[in-house]
Amino acid sequence: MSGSLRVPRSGPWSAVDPGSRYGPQVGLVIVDVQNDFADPAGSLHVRGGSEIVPLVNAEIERALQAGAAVVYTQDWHPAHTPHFAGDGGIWPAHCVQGTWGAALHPRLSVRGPIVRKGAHGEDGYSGFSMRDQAGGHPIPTGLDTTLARGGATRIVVCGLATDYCVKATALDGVRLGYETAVLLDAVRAVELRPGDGNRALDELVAAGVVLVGDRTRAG
Ligand code: VGL
Ligand code: ZN
Repeated sequence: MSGSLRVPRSGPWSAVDPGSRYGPQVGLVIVDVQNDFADPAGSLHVRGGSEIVPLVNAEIERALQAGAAVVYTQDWHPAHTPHFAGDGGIWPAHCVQGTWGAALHPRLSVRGPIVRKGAHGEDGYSGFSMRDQAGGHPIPTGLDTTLARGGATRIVVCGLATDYCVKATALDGVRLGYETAVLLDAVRAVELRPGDGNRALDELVAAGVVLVGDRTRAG
């Protein structure tokens, strides 16, 4: 028998080239660009967090022009959750539902659906899934169905923070079968421990994520 058994694909993805990065098969995922992370007055400020906003907005424009879907995630915690230090977790209270800190950054251009995570006290970092409070079972957030419904087979991830929600979202993207790229100019790390950002980038490369751009400020 001649010919390939492979289902025809649209050819290799050159995510590195901004001119060919987006198309109808691509979803741009903007992770947690919220005041508590991006604003210096936020309770879990990520250094350089607000610097990424103009770059993210430019990507959103580029994505929409090329027919790609744009989806936002939002950390959306109740006042008490095992995610917070006061309730057994490791983080100061942040992104509490309905507060200023949980709001998306005021200069972020919001042009697509928002997927919230942690709303019922679930723990975890991925935009795709949360861990329930009891057994640690993964619960899907709706991001996968939102992207798949739009026809995305590839995702471009940016936002906050490199070493937590960006990393977990990109790794889940690979696990779910998306070709996945991360935009290094448009991510920043929390760095609870120095070096966490760079280690996160190494994990992403090992998992097959395409890193686009310069690592210096991303990690
Ligand atoms: C995040 C820590 C706690 C993030 C969320 O968006 O990266 N980090 N909750
Ligand atoms: Zn959180």
